[in-house]
Amino acid sequence: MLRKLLKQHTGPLTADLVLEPGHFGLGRVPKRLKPASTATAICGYCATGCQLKLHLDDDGRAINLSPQAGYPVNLGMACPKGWQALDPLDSPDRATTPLLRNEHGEMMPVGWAEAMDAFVSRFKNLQEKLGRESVAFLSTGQIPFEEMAFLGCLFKFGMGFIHGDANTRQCMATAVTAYKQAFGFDAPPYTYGDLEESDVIVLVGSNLCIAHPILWQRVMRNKRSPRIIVIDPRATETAQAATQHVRLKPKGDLALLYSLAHCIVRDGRTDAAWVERTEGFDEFAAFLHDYAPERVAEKTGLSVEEIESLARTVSEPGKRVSWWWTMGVNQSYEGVRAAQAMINLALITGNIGKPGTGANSITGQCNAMGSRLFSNTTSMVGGHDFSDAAHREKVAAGLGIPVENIPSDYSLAYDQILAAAEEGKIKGLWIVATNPFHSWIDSGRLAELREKLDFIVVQDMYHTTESARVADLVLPSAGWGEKDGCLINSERRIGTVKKVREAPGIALSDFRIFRLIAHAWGCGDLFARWTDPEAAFHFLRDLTKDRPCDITGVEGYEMIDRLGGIQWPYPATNPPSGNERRLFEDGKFFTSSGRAKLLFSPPAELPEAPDSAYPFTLLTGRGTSSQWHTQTRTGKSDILRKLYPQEAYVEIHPADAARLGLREHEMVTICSRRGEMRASIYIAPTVQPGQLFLPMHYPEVNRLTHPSYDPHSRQPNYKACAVAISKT
Ligand SMILES: Nc1nc2c(c(=O)[nH]1)N[C@H]1C(S)=C(S)[C@@H](COP(=O)(O)OP(=O)(O)OC[C@H]3O[C@@H](n4cnc5c(=O)[nH]c(N)nc54)[C@H](O)[C@@H]3O)O[C@H]1N2
Ligand SMILES: Nc1nc2c(c(=O)[nH]1)N[C@H]1C(S)=C(S)[C@@H](COP(=O)(O)OP(=O)(O)OC[C@H]3O[C@@H](n4cnc5c(=O)[nH]c(N)nc54)[C@H](O)[C@@H]3O)O[C@H]1N2
Ligand code: SF4
Ligand SMILES: [Mo]
Repeated sequence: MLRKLLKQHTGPLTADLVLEPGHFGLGRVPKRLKPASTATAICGYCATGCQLKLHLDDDGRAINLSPQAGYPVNLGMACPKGWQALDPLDSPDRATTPLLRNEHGEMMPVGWAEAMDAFVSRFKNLQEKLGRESVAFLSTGQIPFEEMAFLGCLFKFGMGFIHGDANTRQCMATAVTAYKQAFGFDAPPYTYGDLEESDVIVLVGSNLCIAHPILWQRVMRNKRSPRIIVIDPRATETAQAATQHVRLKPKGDLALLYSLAHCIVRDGRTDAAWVERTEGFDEFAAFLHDYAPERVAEKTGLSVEEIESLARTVSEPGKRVSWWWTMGVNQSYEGVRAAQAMINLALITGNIGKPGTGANSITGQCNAMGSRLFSNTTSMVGGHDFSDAAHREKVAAGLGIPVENIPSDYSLAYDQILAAAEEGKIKGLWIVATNPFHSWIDSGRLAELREKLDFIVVQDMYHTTESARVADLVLPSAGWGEKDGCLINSERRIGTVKKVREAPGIALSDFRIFRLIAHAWGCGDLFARWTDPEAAFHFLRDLTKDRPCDITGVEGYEMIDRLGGIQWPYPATNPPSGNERRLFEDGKFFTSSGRAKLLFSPPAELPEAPDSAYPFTLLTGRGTSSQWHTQTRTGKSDILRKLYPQEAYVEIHPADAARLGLREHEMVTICSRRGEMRASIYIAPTVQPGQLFLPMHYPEVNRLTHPSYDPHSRQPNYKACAVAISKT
């Protein structure tokens, strides 16, 4: 049935494309343009961190690219986005000059001097009137970490504001919090080689084939005939390619994971040596008492036998089991505990610190991991804590900044910044390399909030994004390929990006924009050492000394390229050998006791369960491997545009479609308590009855989503809200 349906409709569910050199001739260098030389850069889309080889003309300008053959991450492969990475740079809607809104409400091109005057006078005015909490920044996981660090340090230590958060809150906050609480540091333990070394690979809420296609290729290289288990309410491309699909109810994860632990503890299948390396095992075992499979069958939608058998598979003695999760877990009102439930399972079965094991969060954006260490948002730059006086002293000394400039207060989280704006406490917003008017949960609320803000600055490559269109000032930035710096991928590997194109018009790299602002604000002296990205790399590197992310042994960009990227830690004393490393091989964690913490709490109800008025649960996520988030970049490539549906579509189960009399491709309206949108019908048993799926790439989708958050991480619950569907 499924196959038949898939055959009829090859639109959204086309098998994922992974292109190797020569494939389809895409990206081949035409003979007459034989390039003079090459450069390398890590791809600027997803956190897999593939290395691309850029083919340059005599002027050093990239004219084409191909995936880098010897790089330890992608081994000569790239997905369509990587192959077409140069396309978005040539788009006619690039922001080429600053744009300032005039008194008639029109955006007018201005020079940098006028733009800086407006920026400084408007934000200083707010600071004088309303204090250091009156302006906030919202930034990104998609620019080099030297730039992220510059923004975070400039805004907090130079300009004197407190609140700034990154779009990684939408994405990684859950994993960050789960690791910090359990391991004592935000430390994903794995290396990609573990995908090839596992006997049992459990993917929880992770659609690898679409979202991390090259990691799926790494899974396919595993020679141990692994069992691949996908835990996801949807029959995704990955679930269909796996050995087993565990089709649980949305947000049934926590109950299921506790039930697995229940069976494992009940049957004595724990690893005593690793249990010794944890704290809280007795309390955990007592807590698990209530999670017998028959007690969670209803919540998970799974049978007792399915749960029992899964528990045996993930605790098989002598087998290497690895747990991998992405947004199906992170984007939940109880994501932190669900992530920790996997960490607990890995710990008590001894599946950590060894090849082919781990409780492994796969990150999203190319530099989500750089943001986690250097953006100065939830952690202080270099893997430090704002609340720790010794850390403040160390960072101040390392940056040559008075320690009084460093706040001990933490920033408000993203949703709290927006709430403060609604209350009129925050009046200015500076949005850098993110597009929240499309991507933030319940985005209609932002449109209302726009009226309450005095001044919005958007710093972006394009002047046409949903966020740039409502800005008062647009600062035109260079994009990937037009600047230097470092990205850190999911397995903690640092790699470099290079300038191989000139930014259009008078657009500048984000780094240079921050330099201009430092100067215009009057704190240029404090940032005199931030001359260029590599200079910043050197002192940021030195700040990591003695932290778990110590990279003091990394000489500079040339060494990173020479070694095929470098995973942290890489300390100056006893730098590790080899270029594939995992953490916790010695069984020691970063907590004060050196033991990992087992953390748990009972599952909660869905914040917005379906009811008679809104009878469907809406799932959202990635649509195809050729679409990236809000489509500001992938939407500009002629080739990528041919690889995905142009119109929004909604997946519905055949039984629901028949019951409602809905036909394939018919236009429908989907509405929630917050807003509505139109989409065309796509009938497939990929979703279960009572569920709908919408790809996040269409701007209206977040008009529907429900603003609920994980209490520990404040990550939005993007993947479950109640909606209704009707013919348009
Ligand atoms: N092509 C492409 N690749 C990308 C991106 C992109 O935009 N396009 N974005 C990048 C980024 S930033 C990120 S964060 C990653 C995201 O990568 P993924 O997290 O793999 O992608 P999503 O489709 O958002 O969500 C994964 C799955 O979660 C499932 N899910 C929903 N609710 C639940 C639940 O309650 N439990 C479980 N177990 N699963 C659930 C959904 O059905 C979906 O299949 O992708 C990265 N890669
Ligand atoms: N419903 C729903 N919503 C979601 C999700 C979901 O699964 N469901 N997923 C969430 C997740 S995981 C994520 S990560 C977010 C992504 O949400 P966003 O970060 O808002 O999405 P992007 O489209 O990647 O936006 C990046 C912006 O930066 C600009 N840009 C690119 N490079 C540069 C640069 O070098 N400098 C500057 N200044 N600008 C640049 C781009 O043009 C673009 O406007 O969406 C979230 N929203
Ligand atoms: S898998 Fe990710 S890093 Fe690799 S080419 Fe595709 S988008 Fe780029
Ligand atoms: Mo993300």
